[in-house]
Amino acid sequence: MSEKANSAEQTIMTTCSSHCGGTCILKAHVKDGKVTRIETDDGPDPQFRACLKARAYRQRVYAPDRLQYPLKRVGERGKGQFERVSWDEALGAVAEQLKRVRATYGSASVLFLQSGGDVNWLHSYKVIDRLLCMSGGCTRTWGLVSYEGALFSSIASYGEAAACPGRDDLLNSRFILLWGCDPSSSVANTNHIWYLAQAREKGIKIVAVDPRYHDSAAVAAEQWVPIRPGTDAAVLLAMAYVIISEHLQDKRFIDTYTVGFDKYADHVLGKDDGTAKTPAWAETITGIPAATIASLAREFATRKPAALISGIGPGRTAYGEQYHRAATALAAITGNVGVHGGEPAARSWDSIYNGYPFQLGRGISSGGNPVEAGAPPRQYSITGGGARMGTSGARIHITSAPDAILKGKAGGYPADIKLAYLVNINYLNQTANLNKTVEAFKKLEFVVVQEQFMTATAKFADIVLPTNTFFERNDFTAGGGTPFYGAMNKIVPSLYESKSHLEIGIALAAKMGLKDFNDKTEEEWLRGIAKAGPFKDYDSFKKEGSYKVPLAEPFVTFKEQIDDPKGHPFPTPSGRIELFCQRLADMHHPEIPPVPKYIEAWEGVNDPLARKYPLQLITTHSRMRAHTQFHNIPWIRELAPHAVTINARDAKARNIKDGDTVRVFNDRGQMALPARVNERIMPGVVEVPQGAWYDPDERGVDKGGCANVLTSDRVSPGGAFTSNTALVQVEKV
Ligand SMILES: Nc1nc2c(c(=O)[nH]1)N[C@H]1C(S)=C(S)[C@@H](COP(=O)(O)OP(=O)(O)OC[C@H]3O[C@@H](n4cnc5c(=O)[nH]c(N)nc54)[C@H](O)[C@@H]3O)O[C@H]1N2
Ligand SMILES: Nc1nc2c(c(=O)[nH]1)N[C@H]1C(S)=C(S)[C@@H](COP(=O)(O)OP(=O)(O)OC[C@H]3O[C@@H](n4cnc5c(=O)[nH]c(N)nc54)[C@H](O)[C@@H]3O)O[C@H]1N2
Ligand SMILES: [Mo]
Repeated sequence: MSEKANSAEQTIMTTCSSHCGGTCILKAHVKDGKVTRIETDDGPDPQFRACLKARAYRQRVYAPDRLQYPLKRVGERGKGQFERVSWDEALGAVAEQLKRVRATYGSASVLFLQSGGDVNWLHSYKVIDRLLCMSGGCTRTWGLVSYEGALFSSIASYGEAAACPGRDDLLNSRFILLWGCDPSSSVANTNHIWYLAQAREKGIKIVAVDPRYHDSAAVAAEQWVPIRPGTDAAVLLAMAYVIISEHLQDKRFIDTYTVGFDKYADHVLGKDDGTAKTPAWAETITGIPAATIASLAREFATRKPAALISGIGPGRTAYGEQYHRAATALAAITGNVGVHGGEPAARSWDSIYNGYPFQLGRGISSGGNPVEAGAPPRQYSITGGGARMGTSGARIHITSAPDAILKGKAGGYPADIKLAYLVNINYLNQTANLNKTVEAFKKLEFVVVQEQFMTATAKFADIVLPTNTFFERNDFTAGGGTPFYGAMNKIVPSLYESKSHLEIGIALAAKMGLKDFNDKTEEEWLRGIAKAGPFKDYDSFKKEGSYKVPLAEPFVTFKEQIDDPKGHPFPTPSGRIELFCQRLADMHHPEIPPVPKYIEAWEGVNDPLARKYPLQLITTHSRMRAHTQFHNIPWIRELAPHAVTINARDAKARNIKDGDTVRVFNDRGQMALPARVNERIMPGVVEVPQGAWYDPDERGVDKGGCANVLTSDRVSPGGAFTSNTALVQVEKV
């Protein structure tokens, strides 16, 4: 490059694919090979405008604490003492340990832990998944921490895991229930909050049902209905009680598209168990006045079409599956599935492209895991369209991995784990019952972590492999509240000695002598993935950086099934929406009932433990972070301190004032952090947003405020992660 060209500022388009799932358009200004400024979409509506995190991405790329070189542990595991080594030495050690552990204990003793990192196609965990599968196999996990309860329920009800409609369709609703969902903070679908704000302007009534009066409610809702965490199924059943007893259900819809209404109604009316699920019954459980429940039910059933947006936060509770099943049943009996302005109420998050008729190339695949080959299916598993996590009995639930490491086969787990390979995951920080995870990781013989930063998890590694950021590689992403494809263009060369996930996979495969691991360049992979995409051609897509799919009308999930039930049955065994699910009945598990039921959670208000720990903890997703990512970015940290939110009444009883440092604790752990005292959370509930970085002092008090020092690793029967089910106490320090 000439000197002149060198100093000229260039702009390069890319798409943020951060782990919020947002996918927003970025315009990076580059000068002398460095990012100088980041702007966002200023094109036609719908704009995919970036949030504070993506706009601060420059500070993430150039963060002083970015990992620069491969590292090898020198001190005790977990103490965070490392020395710089070459890539050759680091990969040599990984190859050697994989070989040794497999030869000594078998391939099942290799545990692979992965998560999102970025929501993209190529530079993901799949590279190492393939490598481990091709070189003998590994033990993988099941259980999506995000929404396993919703997956389970959606497959039972609809036979399909992905059921989220386009968010522009909310403008066709007449009534919107924003249930445990705060898209102004937890993004998932860009523009979700924008469409809600427009709906409000249009006069569509929006009601938020949530323990918190969150920002989305403040912006868009007419009414806030506070609810005790973990009790949602009760109020949804009570709404069904009002609807059925007042004959407000959609009989034609029920007769044409559903099975099992009678058994469901028998439970709702109490004919099967002697307890009518009346609003008065639900009031004592949920804390919502019976009259409010009754009027919500009437409005929902009569102001059609109505959208019940079922957030996945209430599903991350004990028996979260029942909440999701109860929500889908309510949508179905009111005829709000598969119609404009309705909502299947299966879950608030999945990317619309899942339901879109473009079959994109899948990118790198494992080719099959020898450790899972021939293993019987997992007990209580249910399969169906788009279910992404395997149902092999050789897998371990993601929350149970520490217990499995500690107890092994003797404890009933499928393997004795000796080595863990972690990619795109901050497992220690992000999985329940952190202190137990710490004990488990100390027991492992070898730990490999691919990371950008020295996270709580990386501190427990024997070898750390530095990965680059999406500003330093090319990729492909999709998502949004309306269909959208994003080209992720490389903005700057890889910093320091960091490598992309594909480069690491290729180098490690060579070290291990693995043939046929990969035969494509980054560009060949991406062209293959994008081939079936709707854009004119790959090169112009790359140049423009994104493609917003033009829509004749908003995308409605299950429209085909409703418009043409004979030609397009639901992909369930009955071909209909299953209010009563025979597959669940066949499991013969009292806590996996065939019709949705309210099952009282452990660590709820009636648990004897509540005498010692009287407050229910919820651990939300913060707009300041994508999980743990961006917590170390100064521009973002300046905005507001990480804090525990507590109701003014609970604070007063404890002599706590806004800003005071408090201790939040239970038998699993403790943290010290500032209190935020207000009326925006209901009494009896406290909120610690998840994702803050674990930082224990010498007494084990977490000064970082990582929610998972308090959460429980008990898994819900259908697999739901239970991070919103935990009792705690709060006291002034
Ligand atoms: N900015 C940002 N956005 C994100 C993420 C992020 O880390 N940061 N993470 C992304 C990911 S991976 C996911 S899975 C999604 C998560 O998305 P969500 O699960 O929707 O997000 P949460 O904030 O955990 O929970 C949503 C709401 O549920 C409420 N809630 C909690 N427990 C209950 C309950 O028992 N009943 C009821 N009715 N409400 C309850 C909370 O108060 C909160 O307002 O967000 C995605 N988007
Ligand atoms: N208490 C509680 N715990 C929760 C939740 C909750 O609601 N409450 N939510 C759960 C949910 S829904 C989820 S999805 C999980 C998320 O849990 P994680 O996926 O573990 O959280 P992240 O912070 O996204 O961690 C990804 C890590 O990958 C690293 N990384 C390595 N390579 C790359 C790369 O190439 N790109 C990027 N971007 N990162 C890379 C990042 O630096 C980061 O440390 O947390 C779960 N934990
Ligand atoms: Mo998630």
